[in-house]
Amino acid sequence: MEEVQKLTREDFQTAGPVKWCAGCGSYSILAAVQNALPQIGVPKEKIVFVSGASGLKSARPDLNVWLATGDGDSMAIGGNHFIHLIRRNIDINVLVFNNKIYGLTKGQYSPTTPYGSITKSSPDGTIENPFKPGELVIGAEGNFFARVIDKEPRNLEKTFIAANAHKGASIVEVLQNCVIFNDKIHESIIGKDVRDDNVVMLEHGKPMIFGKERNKGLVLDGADLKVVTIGENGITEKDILVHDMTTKNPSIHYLLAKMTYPLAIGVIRCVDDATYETKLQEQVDNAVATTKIKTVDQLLHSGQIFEIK
Ligand SMILES: Cc1ncc(C[n+]2csc(CCOP(=O)(O)OP(=O)(O)O)c2C)c(N)n1
Ligand SMILES: [Mg+2]
Repeated sequence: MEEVQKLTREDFQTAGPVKWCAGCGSYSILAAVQNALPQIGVPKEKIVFVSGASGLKSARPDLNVWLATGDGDSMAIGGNHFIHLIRRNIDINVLVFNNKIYGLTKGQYSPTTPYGSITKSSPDGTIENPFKPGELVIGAEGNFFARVIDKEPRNLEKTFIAANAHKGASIVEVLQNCVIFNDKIHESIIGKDVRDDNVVMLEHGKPMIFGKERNKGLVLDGADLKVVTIGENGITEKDILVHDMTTKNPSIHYLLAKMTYPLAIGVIRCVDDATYETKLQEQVDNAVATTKIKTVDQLLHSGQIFEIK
């Protein structure tokens, strides 16, 4: 019998030093990944972190594939790859570190930078409407989308495990601070003093209630979401919309991904569907079973061939 390895976070730490700027949100994301991986029950040699992942997962569906990317990489530089990995529903876990800036290249605006921001490449302020990763994911027919905060390690860990458990493309947007080139970019929403009033923590099957006093909630108002106060105008907890991350219809998930007040944190959408690599494997198995060509030699001597003398 194969012995099951008991892994710990040390198994996922590298021997070399990890060098980011002091205070970078990446440290906490990395720690949450190192805590989450021993819990998913996958042997170490089957886990891969890679930047371009579709080919790897298609060729080796047995591997557990993770992709770490930035807002610039996923929404602009590699935007094409990002939307098609989602549309194809390849079983990969994608962590989008959204610091709303091109950090590595020192501070140019990215597709998620807020309108009007002054950056190295927009000295008079950006004149572009930013993308929200969640809108793009749902627009590309995505089946799993979650949003988390770099400073909330337990929630990061839990969400990484949920993303891994979902079969298909799982996209996790991590709101990440870039201490050097975009410091405190998320602070006005998720800063310690304002967070509870600005953030709704989504839980499947639970009413979407938020606020320091836990007296605010979301209701459907026509085709939009509206914030109401429990205890005012006859509103009770029973009137508050219950979060259903599994409903196939993406309308409410889209509204949640788009909403800025309150900002939705947690798993917004988690819907099962067939994955690309499963369908690909079925085609390959079927082709292998039905083809008359069994060897490379037979292939080379099949169809229209001619000999050069
Ligand atoms: C095709 C391509 N274009 C440009 C670059 C240069 N480049 C490297 S990192 C980077 C910015 C990436 O920003 P983001 O994905 O938001 O990551 P961050 O550095 O903010 O974590 C750019 C433009 C590149 N590596 N490849
Ligand atoms: Mg970035």
